[in-house]
Amino acid sequence: MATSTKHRQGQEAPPPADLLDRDALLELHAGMALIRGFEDAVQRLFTKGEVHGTTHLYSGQEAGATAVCSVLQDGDRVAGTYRGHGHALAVGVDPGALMAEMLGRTTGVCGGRAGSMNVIDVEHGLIGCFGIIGGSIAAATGAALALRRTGNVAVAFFGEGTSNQGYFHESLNFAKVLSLPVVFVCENNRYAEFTPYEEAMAGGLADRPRTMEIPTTVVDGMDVTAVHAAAVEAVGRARAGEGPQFIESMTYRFVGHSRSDPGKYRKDGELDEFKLRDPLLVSRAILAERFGVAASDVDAVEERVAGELAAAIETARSGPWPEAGAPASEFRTAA
Ligand SMILES: Cc1ncc(C[n+]2csc(CCOP(=O)(O)OP(=O)(O)O)c2C)c(N)n1
Repeated sequence: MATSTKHRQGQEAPPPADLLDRDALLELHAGMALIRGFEDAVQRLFTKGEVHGTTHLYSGQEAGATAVCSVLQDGDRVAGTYRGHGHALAVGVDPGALMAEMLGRTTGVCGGRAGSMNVIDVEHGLIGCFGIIGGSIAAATGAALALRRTGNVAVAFFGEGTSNQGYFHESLNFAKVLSLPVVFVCENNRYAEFTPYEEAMAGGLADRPRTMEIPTTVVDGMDVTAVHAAAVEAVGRARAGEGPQFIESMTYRFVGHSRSDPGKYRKDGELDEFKLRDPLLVSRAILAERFGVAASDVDAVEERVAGELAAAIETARSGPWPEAGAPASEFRTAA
């Protein structure tokens, strides 16, 4: 893998294999397949003019949200980003309601008013997906303030470019000083829009939380088992009252920053090399090597997920449009 020195230095040892059994890993694989299928469908429908505004897809980064959210419990809170379809699906937002949201229908999870970037579903612990970078960090830190001594945790997802933003430094400091139960998950996909992060960042990213004495793990974000192991540790410590935790998940987005970005800033061959480490291929390989799962069994899981998603999308496409001027009374923002 032709990664930069800075990126390579981030990788740490693979996790112990025994944290996940065969069925649990198949479940994570299904979760990632759902996100990939959803993002492919959003791309297709955007091209056909059915999804309005813009979209920021999560393809390539599926292991992050899937693994982290798999260790969460009822009452935990999650804040995602404008690249948030994966965060939403991973906390359990209904795929049909999420797609209806993309399509602006009243059956959408926010009544068709939030669109791609700003989904909220408090029922599933999703306190927001934020278009303002760093918004997720501040929101999760605030949620963690309310969750002190409850045994629940808040999780913030954000990109590496966001660690240059004021919210990042202020919120991490605040969370550490008050020992808040929050897990900061930085999804380092190497680019902040079109800028390689090494060119815009002073020092190492993981050094920033470490300087504040926040326990920090750097993990291979293309390997769902590695992210899962890191999440078990970090969420467990935050839940046990040990204060904020930080995970830097080294990942890669397979698509442009948003719909209008052809990704010309990538080095020749870089995308193809990362696609060899597609999280779905990595988990397939682990399923075969560790648990002897036949490729046909993994195919069957992917086909089941694709079939359920296709049905959900067709239902979403036939949902009603909001009436002009109607109040947004269907928003699920109540706690
Ligand atoms: C406060 C603020 N400043 C600038 C922007 C414009 N903006 C949108 S995405 C982005 C880059 C974020 O990169 P990163 O945090 O690495 O996340 P990624 O998009 O790679 O997931 C910027 C600067 C914004 N949305 N909010």
